[in-house]
Amino acid sequence: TAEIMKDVTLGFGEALQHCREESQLSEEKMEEFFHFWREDFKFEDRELGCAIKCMSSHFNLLTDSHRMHHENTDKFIKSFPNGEVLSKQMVEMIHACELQHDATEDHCWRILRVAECFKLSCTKRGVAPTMELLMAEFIMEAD
Ligand code: BOM
Repeated sequence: TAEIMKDVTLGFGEALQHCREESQLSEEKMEEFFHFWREDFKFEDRELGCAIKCMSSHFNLLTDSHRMHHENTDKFIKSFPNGEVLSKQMVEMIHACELQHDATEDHCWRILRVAECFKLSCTKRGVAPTMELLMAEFIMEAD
């Protein structure tokens, strides 16, 4: 499952370049999206929430109210090898996190909190990808 999450992260992360400008996220704050899974990663910058919002809409994963679009997110995850193993669980985890932070009105801040909560849920359930796995593939892709 860590392998699946690695593929989904790298796929999702491809939208980062596209979103850097509109989210005002500087390269110094996040050079590559997979750093999201680092143990010491800080969820402090509103711009990161804006970047995740932009990246999600790039793949059509948000509704008009800037919540997760369940069907599209399920399809997106299933588009990766063995994605069907994790898609239901991921959609449920993200949705539970959304409910937990529903009172946060600012979309960028709420999405940042949802992302932080999602990462924690993944870690607790042992489905988070390791940095070794992410780095190895990222370097291979760059060649
Ligand atoms: O309420 C808005 C929902 C958007 C939150 C998305 C959280 C995901 C954080 C980023 C982690 C990415 C790894 C894979 C993404 C699959 C959707």
